[in-house]
Formats: sequence, structure tokens, C-alpha cells
Amino acid sequence: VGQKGVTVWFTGLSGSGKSTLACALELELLEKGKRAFRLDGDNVRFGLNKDLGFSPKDREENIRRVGEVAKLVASSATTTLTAFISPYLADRQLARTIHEESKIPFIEVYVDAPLEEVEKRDPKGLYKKARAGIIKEFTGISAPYEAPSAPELHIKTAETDIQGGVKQIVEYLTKNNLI
Ligand code: GGZ
Repeated sequence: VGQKGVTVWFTGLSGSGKSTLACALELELLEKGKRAFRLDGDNVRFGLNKDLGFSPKDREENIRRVGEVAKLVASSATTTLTAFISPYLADRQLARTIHEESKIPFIEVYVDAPLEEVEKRDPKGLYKKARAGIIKEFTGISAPYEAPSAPELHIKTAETDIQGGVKQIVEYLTKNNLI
């Protein structure tokens, strides 16, 4: 049985570790000889979605497009990883529906770190700017984050290291015959 297509959808606050986890998982899959492809803010918001900002409407469109692209890539039997805050339940549900309609498995991974923790990390100083009102509509500060209630996987990055998180995901994908 060869590799099937699947989308692994990371969601969580800025600084929670989505991109870090997605990068490490991508590397692990490639090293195992699996096809893997990653979409995140760095390769999407500066290109495909450079017309979009952070209003609720723009985030919705960001996530809709990412959902459509992820589905297309995953349908070529590639493990597709997406790392976007995707703060709204309804937007993530739409991404899930887009996949279900094409019979592509959709695995939601809640990258969970307390706001207190990510604000302390603040590697880019964004939370500080958001608190000061310099960045508007910042998730967790002045815009909502709607946590998933039933994600396929829940990773607490304040309590688990990167390799522990990657292991949790690889085990899930293996057990469910998705890679
Ligand atoms: C949230 C923002 C904002 C606002 C800029 N709110 O830590 P980062 O910098 O690299 O990741 C964040 C990224 C979020 O983009 P997404 O496409 O993942 O968001 S969404 O899924 O909600 O559409 C952050 C930066 O962009 N950033 N302004 N106001 N994050």
C-alpha cells in the first residue's frame, strides 16, 4: 500500500510552534522517503495571498484558499502540512468540508500554548506591539482565537519538545494508515 494523500492542519496562536512543528514533521517525512509539502504564512501571505490582511473577512479568505490548495496538493498522494493561526472555527470547518467533499483525510492539530507563554516568548516582538496598539486585530490580544473542541491531535508545546510533538503526529498518521 503506497502513501495516500492527507492534510495535516495546524492551528494555534502566533508563537505557539505551528511552523516549527510543521517544518520538523516535513523533514522527518522526507527523511522517511515520504512526499511532504508545507504551506505557511511565509510562502503564502507574501505570494498567493498578498492581497489579504487580518480582518475577519481576509482571514476567512486566507484560510479558504489555503484549504483549496492543500486539498489539491494532498490529492496527489502527498502529505500536506498547513501552519496558519486559522482562529475561526467556521473557517477551519470550511477547510475540513473542502477536504471531505474530495474524500481527502483532514487531520486538525491544535498547537496549544497558553497566551501567557507565547507572550513571554514573543520572538518577533509582535505581542508587545499588539499590546501597545501598534498592530491592530492581533490574535489573542485584540482579535479572537477560537480553540478547537475536538481536534484529531492536541499538542501542548509548553510541555512537549519538538521531537515529542513530531512523534505524536507520525504515530497518529501511521496508526491510521495515512502515510
Ligand atoms: C495575527 C498577525 C497579525 C495579526 C501579522 N494577527 O508569528 P507570525 O507573525 O510569523 O505569525 C503570524 C502571522 C499569522 O498569519 P496567518 O495567515 O497564520 O493568520 S490567519 O490564519 O489568522 O489568517 C504573525 C503575523 O502573521 N501577523 N499581523 N493582526 N497574526
